Amino acid sequence: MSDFKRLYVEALLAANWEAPDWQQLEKTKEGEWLLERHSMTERLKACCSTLTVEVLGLHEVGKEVLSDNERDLLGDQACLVREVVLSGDDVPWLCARTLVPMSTLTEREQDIADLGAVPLGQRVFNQANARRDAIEVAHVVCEGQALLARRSRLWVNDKPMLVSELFLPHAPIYQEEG
Ligand code: VNL
Repeated sequence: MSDFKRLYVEALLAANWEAPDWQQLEKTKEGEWLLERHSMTERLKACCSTLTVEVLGLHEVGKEVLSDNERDLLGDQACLVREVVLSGDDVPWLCARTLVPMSTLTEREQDIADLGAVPLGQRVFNQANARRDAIEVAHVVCEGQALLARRSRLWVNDKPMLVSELFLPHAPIYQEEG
């Protein structure tokens, strides 16, 4: 993995998640992105011709590795960690790290471990009962640049996963409306 991608994953891990100020954020362009409850994949796809997923990492972690806060959101569970960079027309836009409890990877959801280059959002929001909650946001400084991040919990068939997303410097969230 290139160093810059590793830096982004580490920046996500160090993020200080906070409850969003909904009233303030809802009025802003950034807020539309950060507070999106439906698929981020779809929102990104609408801004480019080709959205690609590069899997940076896929590994299991024991439940002792979870923070108290992650445990509150997911339960006391060993997890699969999926780390990706999403690019719009070859420009890196988003670094995402997802914790998927092993208890979520059952029945119809077993395939989530084998998504490869299929975006998670495409898989999850295919299912009518998918929903998102527990949205939090963070300001992250990475290589001297102030970047926006969010963390949210996705549910499929009432089973949770936790998605952290860092918007990279060229992401549409920072672009002026045309
Ligand atoms: C993934 C994670 C994709 C978070 C996403 O949107 C996302 C993935 C395209 O792991 O594939 O917002």
